[in-house]
Parts: sequence; C-alpha cells; structure tokens
Amino acid sequence: MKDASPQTIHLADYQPYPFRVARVELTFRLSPRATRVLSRIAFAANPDRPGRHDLFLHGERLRLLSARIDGTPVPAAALVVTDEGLTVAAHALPEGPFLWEAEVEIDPEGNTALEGLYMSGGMYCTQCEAEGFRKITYYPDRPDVMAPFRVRIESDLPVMLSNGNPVGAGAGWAEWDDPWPKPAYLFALVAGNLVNLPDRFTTRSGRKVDLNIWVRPGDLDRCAFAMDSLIRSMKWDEDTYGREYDLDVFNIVAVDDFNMGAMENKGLNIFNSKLVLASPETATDLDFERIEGVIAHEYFHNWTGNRITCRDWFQLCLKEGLTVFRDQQFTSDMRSGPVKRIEDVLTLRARQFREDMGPLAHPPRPSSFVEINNFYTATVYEKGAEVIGMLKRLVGDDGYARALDLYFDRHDGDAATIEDWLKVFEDATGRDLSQFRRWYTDAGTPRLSVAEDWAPGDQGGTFTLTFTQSTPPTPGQEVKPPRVIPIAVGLLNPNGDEVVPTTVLEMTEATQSFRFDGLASRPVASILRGFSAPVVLERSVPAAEHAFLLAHDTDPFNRWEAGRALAKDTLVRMVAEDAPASPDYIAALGRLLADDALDPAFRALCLRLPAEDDLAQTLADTGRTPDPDRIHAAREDLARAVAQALERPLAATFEAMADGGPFSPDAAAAGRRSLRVAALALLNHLDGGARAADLFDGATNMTERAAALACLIEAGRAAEALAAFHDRWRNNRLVIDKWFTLQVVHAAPAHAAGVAGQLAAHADFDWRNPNRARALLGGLAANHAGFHDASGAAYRFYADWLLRLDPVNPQIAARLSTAFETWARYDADRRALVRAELERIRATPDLSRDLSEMTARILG
Ligand code: 0A1
Ligand code: ZN
Repeated sequence: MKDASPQTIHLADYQPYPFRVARVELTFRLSPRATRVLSRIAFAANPDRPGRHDLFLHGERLRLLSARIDGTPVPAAALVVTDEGLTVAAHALPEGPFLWEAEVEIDPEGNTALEGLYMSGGMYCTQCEAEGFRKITYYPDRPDVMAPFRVRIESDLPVMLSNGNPVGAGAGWAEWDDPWPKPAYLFALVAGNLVNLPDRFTTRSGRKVDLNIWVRPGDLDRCAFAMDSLIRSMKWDEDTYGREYDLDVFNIVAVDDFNMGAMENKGLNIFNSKLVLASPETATDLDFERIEGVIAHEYFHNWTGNRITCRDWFQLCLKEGLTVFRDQQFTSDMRSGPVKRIEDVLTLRARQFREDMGPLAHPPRPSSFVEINNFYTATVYEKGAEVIGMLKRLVGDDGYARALDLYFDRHDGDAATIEDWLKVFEDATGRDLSQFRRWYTDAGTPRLSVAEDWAPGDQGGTFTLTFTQSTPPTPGQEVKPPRVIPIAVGLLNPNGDEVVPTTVLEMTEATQSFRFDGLASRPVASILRGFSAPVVLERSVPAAEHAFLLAHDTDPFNRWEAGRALAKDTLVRMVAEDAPASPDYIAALGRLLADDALDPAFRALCLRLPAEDDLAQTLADTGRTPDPDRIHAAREDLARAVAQALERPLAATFEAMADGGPFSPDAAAAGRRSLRVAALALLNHLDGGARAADLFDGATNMTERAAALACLIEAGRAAEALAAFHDRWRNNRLVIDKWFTLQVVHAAPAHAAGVAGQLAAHADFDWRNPNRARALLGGLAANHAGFHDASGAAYRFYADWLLRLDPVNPQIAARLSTAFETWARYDADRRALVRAELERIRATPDLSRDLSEMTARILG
C-alpha cells in the first residue's frame, strides 16, 4: 500500500493490547475476485491494560460490509475506518466481554503482493507473516494477541485446508479447528485442485499423526524426499529436544508463487514449491539439502515460534535465530558436522557480514523499523543462530539442555522476549548474561586481533595470546562496548601433534591475555576453532603457518580456514600487486586433493575459490578500493593456474568421483558429486568445455547437468546445450528458473547486463513470479563483475526492474534492492552511477514503504 508518511515503530513504545481474544470463528466464501470473510471474535478486557479503551482492529484493502457488536450494528458515529484499520470508540463498547462480528470482501486474484489471501496457479493460499492477516479481515494483527481459531471454508474446490484438525466436511464446505491459541500471523488457508502424498507418524507418546504433502497433480512424483525429511525432523525433535507434535494432522502445501522460502503456519505449513519438489533429474544436491533443512526448520517452529511465539516483531530473532540454530544442528546430525559448519560460515560471511559492514547493519534485535518485512534478514536469522551457538559454547551442552527445558516449561503458550530467553539461561545455569545481551542489541561484526608471545623457561615455556576486540560504528550506534567472545583455541606442537586440545577462552575485556604454561616448545595456535564466534579474526601469520595448519589442524573448520586464508592471500596479492599465483598454495591444495582419507565434500569446499564479492570486501576492509574487473581476472587466473598445476590429479578425481550406481541424495553421494563438479570447473579452464560437453550429454542428475551447463556457458559454447535444456524442461518452472540464473551468473562480465536484457524479453520471463524474478535479477547481482560493470548498464537495468516490481510486489523489490548495499566500497565513478540509480528510485512517486525504507537506508 502507498503510504505518504511511513512511521517508524519503536521497541520502547510497546504496550500490551487492551483486549484479549477468547475465540475466533471465520467463514470464507471463496471467489477469485470477491471472497467474503465473516468473522466472529470474542473480546474481553485485558487486565494488563486497565482502563477503558477504544477498540482498534488492523485492516487493509478490505471492503467492510457489516460490523456488529453483540448482534447490534456498530453506529456510524462510533466507527472510524482508515487505510490501516478501524476504531470503535470506547463509549460504544459494552463493559464486559463482547462479540465482534464483521463481514468483509477481498480480492484474492488482484493480490499480486502475495500477502494475505491470494491465488497461485488457480489455487487459493495465504501468507500472513508478518502483517498479512489484516488483508483478510479486521483483527488485532499483532503476535501477542493469541486465540484458538475455528474456520469454515465454502467453495466447490476439492481440497480445502486450514490450521489444526479437520472437524467436518461436506459438499462445498470444510471445517477446521485449531485448539492451540495462536497469533494471526500463523493463520493459513489453502483451497484448490490438489493431490497429496500421505504418510503417518506415531509420536513417542503414541499420538498418530496423518502427514500430507499437497501439490498440483503433475508434481506428485517429486514429494518423497520432502516427506522423508519431515519424518526425520519429527523424530529428531523428539530425540534431541524432547519436543512432540501436538495435532492429529500435519499438512504441507507447495505453491509456485511465494515471496519467501516457506511458512510455519500451525499444522499447515506453506512452502515455495522449490523447497518441496525434487527428483534426481530436476533438483541439485544443494536443492535436496535445502529442502531437508527448510522442512525441518518449519517443523521445528511448531515449538520455537508457535507454542512459544514473539511478543512483538522486534523479538523476531527469538524464534528465527533459535529455529535456524536447531535446523543447523539437524543437518549436521543428518550429514557431516564439519561440512555443514563450513557451509554455514560461508553463508554467514557472504550475507550477514556483508550486511553488518554496510548501511543496512542492524542488531539481531532491532529497536526500530519502518517496514517489518525488511527485517527478515541474515542478521536476524543467521547471526541470531550464531548468538545461540555462542551461548551454548559458554554454558556447555548440559547448561544448554537445562535452559531449553526451562524455556519450554516456563514459556509454553507465551509471546516471549529476548529478555525472557536470556533469563532462562541465567536461571538454569547461574550465569550473569548482562554483557552477553549486547550480542542482541548491538550491530556490527567485532574485529578480533591477536598478538602472540613465547617465553621459554626451565619448567617449560609460556605461550601468551593477547586479544584485542573492537567493533566499527554502525548506523545509529557509534560506540560499541566490548562483548563476551568465546574463543576456541587449540595448540599444536611443531611436529603437528596437538598439545592443548580445544579450550574455550572467555574474552570480556577490550584487551585480554590468556596464558598456557609448561609447554615443551613454541606451539602453533589454532584460533577460533569451529568459528566459535561471529567475528573477523585479524591475524597476519606467515603463509607457512597456514600451510602447516592446513596439513595438521585437528579442527576441520580451521583446517579449511587455513586453506582459505592462503587462497585469499594469493588472490589479494594478485589483484593488488600483480603477483603470480602462489605455488605454495597450489601445492598445498594438491596434497589435500590427493588425500583420499578426507571427506570428498570437505575437499570440494577446499577447491572452491573465494567469491569475488568476498575479495571485494576484504580489499575494502584493508583500505583498498576493489576493482571488480581485476578481481574477476585474478580469480580466473588463479583457477587456470591451479588447473594447470594439478591437471592430472583433478582429471583423476573427476573420473574417480563418477557415480556408478543408482542415485542417492545422501551426504556421501552428494559429496562425491560436489568434488567431481569442483574438479570439472577448474579443468574447464584447460579443456575449453570438452569434459563439460560430454557430461552435459551423459548426466543422469541435475547436479552434474547444471554444473556442466555452467562450464559450457563460461567456455562460450553453450548455445546448443541451452536450447536443448530449455526444450527438455520447458514445462518445469523450477528447472527453467535455473536456466535463467545460470545464463546471467556465468555470463562474461561485459555481457551480463545484455544477457539479462535478452532474457527479460523471453516469453518465459514471468516476472510477477518471485522465483522467476529472483532467478534473473538475483543472478545478475551474483555476477559480481557483471553487476559492477563500469558502464553502469547493469545498475540501470536492475533499478528499472526494481521500479517495475515495486507496485506489484513491494516485498520482492525491497529484498532485491540489497544488491546495492555495498556501493560505498567502490570507486567514485561507480559510486556516482549507483547513487544516481538510488536517487532515481527514491524520487519515484508512490514508492512502497518497503522500497522507500530500503533506498533511504542504503543511501544513508
Ligand atoms: N517465518 C518464515 C519465513 C517467512 C517470513 C516472512 C514471510 O513473509 C513476509 C514469509 C515467510 C520462516 O522463517 O521460515
Ligand atoms: Zn523461520
């Protein structure tokens, strides 16, 4: 909705809602352009807000047909209706409990923003988080107002679903009852011509739960992996957290038009179809892993989010950080712990560090916002999870388990806060967490530097590590007091044996020293093992020490990190000093590649060169202006140098990792494929796409076929393959999304905007579909040198599309605008080009609240 003067909402202004809702009954008469919604809401005074109050109900884009209180129409003089809701004057309200009844009309087909009730491929579906319910009916649409819901759906569609348990159905109607009080953001309704994959789960106390995955008729053969993931998630949450499911049915629905990944509505999760549908031919291993993780994430929300929800949207990381942490633990248990940790840190650095170091930096628990949809960020999700990981490290596994038991006991049924969360840790463990709380309230990524001192002695030597922390200012937060930082450290002696196993040092001061006595010789320190805190470790050690750790560290994360440091060192020197690729780095990589004792997935991660955006950030951090073209060239040069030096072992690996047997999506098989395609990507620099062409023709799974196609695009010989790929998959939207993305991501930088322009004119570019818009625009933003091409063509193209998307789907436009968040890193010419585009966006009349907040913050 257009909003002339968007208001800033402040955490400090929180007040409880003046009324409680005892019960909600809704009837939906579905019709694409004119759905009728009848509501009956039982209100009573809230003792936490004494006094007499007006009744305010949120409501947007609703046509109010009638409103009654206790059966009597509300007098016009007592009712004020605005674009944001309605108010009934206190004097028109009965003194005791009362029943509100209203009828409204809404237009699901005209709802292109995909918030509230909308249509996707002929089916009705809803998205109510964060504030979509107010587009369905008048209601106190805030998470601290919780109530049981009963829902009746009337339509001639064969499948009609809502939250809770089914309580009745007949010709043209179905009724659902959800006994668990919930906030409106967890409401859901789906109706359409759907088919289901059914299954059954018996909980540990013996409750039989009917499970269903609902999809469009042609998609039924691609649901099995999602169902398997759901069953494993349910079992894992019982085994690991003692959490059991609490309804008779659990439904998942896949929809093609969805703004985010998925949504945890009580008993009726709604998913972006890309996070449900998978077969070996259509989904990559990464898709399989994401499906497993997101199915788990949404399921885990049943306790961390639904049974215990958030008091207000400032507390979003209470449910999201914890649920991400839980889904990370799950994936780690299902697959490889070390590989998962490396993947998570790669994502954290690529998304959250980038956010934290730019104009959009905010704390995991922000204290103000204009549009809450703009705060579903990497900081709230991923950093929110890291903060919980640190808590667990500080209080230990037992302390964590006790605190979580207390959290579920004490707060079941509550709308809770971060303070409640920290209090259970304090009460369960006796620790004072007042300093730790800064991780929630302060933005920015701390920098941690370290000095080493070695003093030999008769009784053995003393090794001292002195750490210094500082956090650069972020918007609105100039001064950053020191935080508690758990620093996991291990010490190795020069022959590679571990002399001090992993120890967690607790840093609380700005500068602090830690001593290790009685050592026979000066050790090599392995610092921040397992990435024990989300900080930037600033440590300049000789390349030989990184090589030593790459060969000997017993901590798999730091072993990988050492290789990464070598790769970054050589790349930075190639960019900044025109240095040649480091032969030492390449030799170390060769030793790793040949080490068959190492997990193939781990070796694949080591072969993956640092991303161009990561290098740009590193250069900017060290006071240099990143040149995207030079960065791109250096990365290509390094890949070629690695391929030349390691051609034989890479070729042997490529062959050895070929899949003989039937496809399995499990971690071991996926790890082999990831190593195979990592080798292919390097060899592609030597063979001009020859191997890729063979693999493209012969591949039996999408991981290999998509990797081969990417190589062919990079080698400039993909025309035929692209046509064949499109031809084969023209009816599969998810695969065609990949076809769009691959072409822009792998386009030569100078042509990226041109390629994107041609694709935008393609008949399949259905830009109103969020996945398709993201496939093309997100792909362009991911092509670092292409997006930042000096001509400014990509900036202009991208801004044009943001402006086109904004009136149709503001949430998507606002999310995509984060491509510009790093603009201040670059040279004056590029900065001027980006600024001009952002100013052009800002000056556009009727911009959404979402996009106007984002452009204002990015411009700073
Ligand atoms: N709570 C969901 C994500 C989600 C958030 C917002 C949405 O619309 C604005 C939709 C979904 C999750 O964490 O999975
Ligand atoms: Zn979530």
